[in-house]
Amino acid sequence: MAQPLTLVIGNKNYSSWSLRPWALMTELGIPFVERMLKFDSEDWEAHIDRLSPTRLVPVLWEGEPGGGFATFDTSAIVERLNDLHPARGIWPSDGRARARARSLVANFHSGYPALRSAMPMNIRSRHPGKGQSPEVMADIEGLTRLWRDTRAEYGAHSPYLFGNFSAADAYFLPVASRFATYEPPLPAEAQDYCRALLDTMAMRRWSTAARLETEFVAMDEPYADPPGVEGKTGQAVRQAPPPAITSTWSRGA
Ligand SMILES: N[C@@H](CCC(=O)N[C@@H](CS)C(=O)NCC(=O)O)C(=O)O
Repeated sequence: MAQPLTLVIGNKNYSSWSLRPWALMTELGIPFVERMLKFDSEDWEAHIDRLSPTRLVPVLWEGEPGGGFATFDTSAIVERLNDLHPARGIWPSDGRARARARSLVANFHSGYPALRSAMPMNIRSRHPGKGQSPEVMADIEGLTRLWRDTRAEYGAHSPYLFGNFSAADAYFLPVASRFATYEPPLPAEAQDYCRALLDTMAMRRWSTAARLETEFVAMDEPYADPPGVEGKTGQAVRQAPPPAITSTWSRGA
């Protein structure tokens, strides 16, 4: 009999890796329980060794969290979910489309270092114009070209890369969120794709929760000062305005 699933995640405002499997399961209707460990918290220190073999999140537990079977690292979690729920459409059914989807995911997992480090996911904040170095813009140009070509070949007449929402789209939810936070110039078709990602039910739910979080994690905030501290912004207190629509991404992902 299938064992209940628990996904261990980090802060919803910041943890881009956590967002991906959470959104994939939520969007495709795979039941699971969420266990959040906030970064730099007592809860994290008390439980991370038991709940994560790598001291990183996300981790997928089958059965008792900390006592059942653990799959860690986002790509492995996606593959384990596909093994457990082969009929949910985690990957496209066509073989070549599936290979392309896995290529996009692997390519992102191991690439785009400038984009990932200069634009950490920060759903509740807006930093338009920040982080847009030539290296970052080259990453964005390359990634949005892949999106355009993939949608033209496999996703035509659909808002997603391969027709139905798949693991590949889940991988790019944090990217769409980063683009909403930092507002780099984007081609029109990339804007359309990001809008569709940010409008998914899963992303809306995650973002709503993220905006209620108040923890300030300095390593994910290169463009803001801790509350009450003056420095990067020149203002003692910064409270980000509510986002116009939605979005996400961070901790290097
Ligand atoms: N390659 C891993 C990366 C996981 C990762 O770096 N997670 C970050 C949060 S998004 C983390 O757990 N950081 C722990 C910490 O910063 O203390 C994956 O794909 O899941």
